[in-house]
Order: sequence, then C-alpha cells, then structure tokens
Amino acid sequence: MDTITAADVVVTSPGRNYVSLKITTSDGVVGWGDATLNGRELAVASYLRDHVAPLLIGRDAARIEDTWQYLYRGAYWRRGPVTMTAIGAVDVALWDIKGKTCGQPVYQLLGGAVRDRILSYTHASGWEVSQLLDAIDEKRALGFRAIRAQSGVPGLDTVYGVTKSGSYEPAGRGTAPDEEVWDTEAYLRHAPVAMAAAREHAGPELKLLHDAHHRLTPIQAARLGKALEPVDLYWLEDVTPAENQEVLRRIRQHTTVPLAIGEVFSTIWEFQQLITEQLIDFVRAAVSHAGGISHLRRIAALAEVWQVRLAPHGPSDVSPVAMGAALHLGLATPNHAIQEYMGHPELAGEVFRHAWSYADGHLHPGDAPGIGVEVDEAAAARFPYQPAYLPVARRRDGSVTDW
Ligand code: EZ4
Ligand code: CO
Repeated sequence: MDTITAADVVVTSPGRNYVSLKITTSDGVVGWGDATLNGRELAVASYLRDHVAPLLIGRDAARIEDTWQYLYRGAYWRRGPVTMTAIGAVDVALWDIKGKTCGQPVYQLLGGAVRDRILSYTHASGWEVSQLLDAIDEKRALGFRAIRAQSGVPGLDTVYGVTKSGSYEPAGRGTAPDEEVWDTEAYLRHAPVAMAAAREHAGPELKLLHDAHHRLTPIQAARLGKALEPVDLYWLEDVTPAENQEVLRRIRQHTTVPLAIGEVFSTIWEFQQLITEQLIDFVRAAVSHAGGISHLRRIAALAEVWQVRLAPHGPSDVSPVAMGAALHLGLATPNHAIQEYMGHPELAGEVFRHAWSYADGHLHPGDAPGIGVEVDEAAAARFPYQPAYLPVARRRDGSVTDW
C-alpha cells in the first residue's frame, strides 16, 4: 500500500498569491493540488495545515473517493468555500498521484478523451468601447473564437473586469480591500450599447460572453437579458447573487439569453435547484473551489441529465494546477462546453511548470502522467505571500453592495 507520508502547504506570490498542496507517498510519489481562494488564502492554508494534513498521514493514497467522503462527511462543520477548496486540493493531489502511479494522464483514468481539444474563451476589456473593440481584435489574433467582453461605464471610475490602465487583475495588493463606487443604473444604460458594438465589430461567428458579476436584481437581470438578446450572447454570467435561486425563475420567464452561474458555489447541493429546474445553462464552478475533480465530475453528471453544460471558472486565481485538473476533466466529460482561460502572471511561469497547452483557441491537458503540473518549491520561496483582497463595492450613497 502506498501511504501518505507528508502533506505540505506552499504559499507563494509570483505576481499574485497561490496556495498549493503537496502530498508525498511512501513510494516517493508527489501529487499537487491547488488551494487558492482569492483574498482568503491563509484561511485555506491553515485549514489544510492544522486540520487536514495530520489526518492524511498514514492513509492509503489510492483511496481518493474515501478520502473525499472522510474530509466532507467526516467533518461535522462542512461545506463552504474554505472547506471545499481544501478538500479540492487534496482530491486533485490524489488524482495526480494516481495518474503518476499508473503512468497515465488523469483524463485516461476518467474514461479517456471524448473530444480532441477543449474550446476556451479569454477576456477582452477596454474602458472605452473603441478600446474594447481593439482588445477583441488582439484576442482574435491569438486564435480565440470565444471572448468575454467588458467595458467601462460613463460616470464611474472603477468597473468590474476592466481598468483604465489596460491589464486587469481582480485582487489588489494591500492589507485591506479597495473600495469602489458602483451604480447599477449607469451600468444597465451602457452595457447593451457596448455589447452591441462588440457584436457589430466582431461579426456573427465569434462567441461573445459577458459577466454582470452578481450586481443585478431579478427584474434588472430580466431587462438586461432582453436588451442583450439581439447581441446573441453565448452566455450572460452571474446576473444576480443567486443565493436566492427562486429568482432565476422570474428571469427565465422574460429572457432566452443563456445564463451561466456558479463560480462562487462549492457543492452539488448549491447547484441542485439551478440544474434540476433548468434555471441555468452553464455551471461555472472551478475544480479548486468545488471539491476537486471527484466532486465537479458529479456536478457535471447531474447537469448532463438536464442539458446543462460544464464551463469551469478559469481566472488568474485558479492556479496552473487547477487549470490542468480542469482540462483533464474537460477532455473526458461529454457535457463540457468551454473553459475560461484568463492566463496567469508571467512570474507564475517560474513556479508552475505545466504540460497543458493553448493553441488556436483551444486547450489540451497534455499527456504527462497525473495532472502534469509541477511546482518548483525553490522558485516559490522567492515570492513570499503578499496580502491582497478583492475589492468592496459601495453604492453612491455609501452603502455596501455586491462586488
Ligand atoms: O471575479 O476570479 O468569471 N470570472 C470572474 C473572476 C472573479 C475572480 C474572483 O476571485 O468573475 O474575475
Ligand atoms: Co465570473
């Protein structure tokens, strides 16, 4: 039996913070998982170090599902992003180990490829509409056939997904979150104009996506969906906070715009109503935040029954390890639709070496045994953790709203 002999947490900040879990076995096999939770990194690091690592020592590394059940059901205080990210890191590291032990890429262990390559989308943003159109052209020149478009809003200084300076990273370094002023009415006046311009510019074939980032009431969401119908979006993302899932019914009554939700959800139970009532078209959970390959695979299987497709979250805070894991799952999952691919800071390339690759608008996990992503611990040590937070949004009257 190949038992777990060590479970170590590596926190590093090559351009942004990443938390990785390294599991070592008695046979000397090393598996990596991603435990990054944007703006709450050290909480997951502590959960793993203080409460999970000691329980892993001596366990059979081959028992991935049993370990998942032990960490989920075996903890009375379960669910939640911190817990599920920690479990996800263990799960991915154990799949990595199983792949390395078998000498097979993980997608082979999941049943083998059901597609040759994975369609991906990236982000294009510009503060002015003209800058957004230029950004779309740049991303198309890189081969992307699907692009998420976000623009600035007249009268606001900060808007989710876009900066005045160009490059965009949601978390800001510092010991407290930046505070931004948000005005939903101004956004609702401008977003249809910017997206119509994007469609007009790009022509009919480009898959266009847009992220409302949890900011709308149900009736605002319904209105935006209707206004965007002529734009023919591939999806409109996170229209409402979706904690209250009943409200999605109201939105569905009013618009046929495809809806994508779920990057902040961590379990199949949080998706249950959204999927079984067909309130969404795409599940956005990440391998790292939703309990790893084992659990996201279950969410995808439930979604398949209801013709809902998997489209994993892939911003810069989903590390190259979780990106690799998502690609193995995507290659082997029939109802996988598309993978978000925002890219990672250049310095992250010094810490993470990955077998997955991008070419011509598509991603592939590669054929290295396991997940195919290794963490260079010496390089990681050169980039110590830096406090960083996602912003907080306030309305013009100073009250806090959803960011
Ligand atoms: O705001 O990953 O679709 N992508 C997104 C991201 C999220 C960040 C939060 O950590 O909405 O930009
Ligand atoms: Co999003």
